[in-house]
Amino acid sequence: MNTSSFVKLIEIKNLGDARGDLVSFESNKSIPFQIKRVYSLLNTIHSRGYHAHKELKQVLVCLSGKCTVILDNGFTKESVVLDSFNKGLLIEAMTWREMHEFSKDCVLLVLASEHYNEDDYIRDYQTFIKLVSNAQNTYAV
Ligand code: T46
Repeated sequence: MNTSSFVKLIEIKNLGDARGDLVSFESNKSIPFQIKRVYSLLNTIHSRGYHAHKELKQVLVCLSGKCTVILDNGFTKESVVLDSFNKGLLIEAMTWREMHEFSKDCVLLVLASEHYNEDDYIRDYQTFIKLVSNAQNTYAV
């Protein structure tokens, strides 16, 4: 049985002191790509996501509260609870994501490697599975 996880968590250093916490996000340093877009999900009352991206990479950081992210690489699904401002979840391209169970105070910060582009979204799960399987067959020796 393959027990290795494909979930990539990034530890974001807390630069805080007696005055309070401080976290910093820097392109190609704490964040492993050039950040081109930053957005935030807040006051969320329904599950979101249900798509994958062809090229986009993102890091999700829960600045306050918590939520659960389900990641699916087409073969394995994993669940990650984001509940800390110093834990970043790196989501690579071609990963189906769903976000659930947002606490009322959840502030989810998202750092993205590309500008918004609807053409990069795969919003149909069967299409996602087909693309992942085709890629697997292409690279199989
Ligand atoms: C993702 C998860 C974590 C824009 O116009 N610009 C933007 O930068 C974003 C993120 C969205 N939008 C528009 C597109 C839709 O008409 O806002 C609307 C809601 O977006 P969506 O339904 O894709 O939201 P989520 O929460 O399902 O997904 C978002 C991101 O879109 C996605 O890339 O990975 O958060």
